[in-house]
Amino acid sequence: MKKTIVIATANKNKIKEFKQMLGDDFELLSLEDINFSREIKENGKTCSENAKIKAQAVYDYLQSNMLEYDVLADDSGLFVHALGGEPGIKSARYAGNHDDAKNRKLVLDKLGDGLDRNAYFECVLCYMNEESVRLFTGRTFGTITDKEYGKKDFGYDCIFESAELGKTFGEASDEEKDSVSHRAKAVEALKKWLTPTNPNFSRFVSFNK
Ligand code: ITT
Repeated sequence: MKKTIVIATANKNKIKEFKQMLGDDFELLSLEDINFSREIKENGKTCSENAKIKAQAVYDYLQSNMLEYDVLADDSGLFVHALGGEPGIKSARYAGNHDDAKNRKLVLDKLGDGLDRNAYFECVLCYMNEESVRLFTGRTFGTITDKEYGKKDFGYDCIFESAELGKTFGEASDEEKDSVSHRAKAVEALKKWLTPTNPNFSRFVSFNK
């Protein structure tokens, strides 16, 4: 039987990517599936702090409803060197609350025709169950383009040119993005930790009966 994990995110694009990366090996539940509709206050100073805040809020909710699922939360963002690391942990709300078009425009406007266009995406995953709380981090490097290229459906994808792919995440296929992305790298580390060859496996991971 597959292990069940609640994906603690309200972001549909993150859910889609987690399904692509974890869907074959695990039973994934969304916040909708567990009727969790509260807004979580993300008042941490880092992606790690915010990932833990999200995981804890959902874990506490599960506990109070007598549900014994493991939880996976994601906090991520775009860090632009010439902007002192902005938008960073404010990525979802840089110019407008989850208004991706406005957020991208602000990054492009602030950078102008600046020469230093280096940036990276960071993803911190927090995996929480009754025995453990673990963080897994992934980063992917690239540059900010002069304008939008490709699909505009997820955050900053169409203004981030991946150094590894030589094109923006907006122009890349799902498979291409998943082969190099910050989220995929963090998921890879999580998957390694979840494998039965990990000496801590039986201590930390409890399978559903
Ligand atoms: P949850 O808190 O419910 O998970 P959120 O979208 O608010 O959803 P974050 O606080 O982690 O999540 O904000 C991350 C933002 O960073 C996200 O809204 C995008 O704007 C951007 N981002 C993160 N990963 C991205 C990716 O793979 N491609 C494009 N943009 C991304």
